[in-house]
Amino acid sequence: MAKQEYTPTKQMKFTFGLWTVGNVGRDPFGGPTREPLSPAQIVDLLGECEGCYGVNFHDNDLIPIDASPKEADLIKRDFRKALKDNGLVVPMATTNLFGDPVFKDGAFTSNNAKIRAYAIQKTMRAMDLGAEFGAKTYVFWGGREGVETDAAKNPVDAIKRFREAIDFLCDYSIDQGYGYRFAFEAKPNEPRGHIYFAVTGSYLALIPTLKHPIMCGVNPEVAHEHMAGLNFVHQVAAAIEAGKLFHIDLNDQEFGRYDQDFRFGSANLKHAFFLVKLLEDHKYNNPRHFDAHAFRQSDYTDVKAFANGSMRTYMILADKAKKWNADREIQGILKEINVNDAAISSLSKRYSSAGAKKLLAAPLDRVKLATARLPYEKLDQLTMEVLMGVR
Ligand code: GLT
Ligand code: MN
Ligand code: MN
Repeated sequence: MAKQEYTPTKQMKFTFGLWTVGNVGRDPFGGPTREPLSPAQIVDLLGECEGCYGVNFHDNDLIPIDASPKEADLIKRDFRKALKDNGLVVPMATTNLFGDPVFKDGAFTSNNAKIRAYAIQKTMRAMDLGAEFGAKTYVFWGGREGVETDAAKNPVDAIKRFREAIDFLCDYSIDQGYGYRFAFEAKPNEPRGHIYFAVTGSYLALIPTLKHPIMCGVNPEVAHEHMAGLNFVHQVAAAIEAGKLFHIDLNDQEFGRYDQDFRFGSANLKHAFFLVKLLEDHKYNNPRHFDAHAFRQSDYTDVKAFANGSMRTYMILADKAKKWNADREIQGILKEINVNDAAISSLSKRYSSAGAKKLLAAPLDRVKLATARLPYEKLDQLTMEVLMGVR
């Protein structure tokens, strides 16, 4: 593939959050290292990154929580103009239900009915704002929906409260004709507290119990599952298989650390490769959102390198996935290890009493079956060689 073919295209639906490229380099031990940019300036920055498709926001990334209606109008006007000038769209919006002290003990799961109501009210307003800019995906990341001590809340009630809020907000979206699809984003802890919906699978289990399961799906994030020590690719596969992968947050994270939000592919390249291969093989067509931020040392020129690098890494890995799929030796091994037998499969595919009887009597020789070759060292090395660029 020629170098320029790694150039991202709009069809890839690569997006960034205002809070990602607009991140000012703060961490728990040190203040900002970059001057804040206005939402319109962030859009201009993304506009300079070829192939970028859109920008997402939390209500308060765009409009500060204490802005007057007049200030809000001005910000929106500038933001809308910047979107138009740069040809960017807003595919996703979300609510900040974590930053303000009112949410220190939870939002939808707070013990205080008034705070729960405020969280729903704030979300309705944020949904209005997202809809104003055309967002169709609405993300729920329950940053404070957990506890630092289990003495504080009843975890069963917390699930019920969360469901109640989501059912309400689904009806609100339907009532307003917004056409939102809700995407739930799991995370195991934030920052010290345990979050109730810890992994993507937690939400996949919740969704069928909701009032409007069809409009609800997930927004898995690489870093969040890696924080839990899990294989992200398997979580995403579960979401794809359930038809629930509405959105995805791409970034990177070392295992055993927390909240690094590194540039996609920069920490665990092999996992990133299998993730891209999974998404591309399954023709994933929803936004590919980079929920990461640049190093503390970066200036805004380097932030642009960060944004371009995120998209470029994805494009390169998509090319590697194509190479992997087209590699004759790799395909030969896949053929060898996938043993098909139509006759025996017809017995085990679907239950019938007669089929079960036949299967019980079938001559399946375990000692012989165990001798089949599984050359996975070879297969894995070939995979690594595709990745390392020598095949
Ligand atoms: C925050 C979090 C992210 C979520 C964002 C959406 S905010 O940065 O760590 O993973 O996607 O609320
Ligand atoms: Mn995150
Ligand atoms: Mn995220």
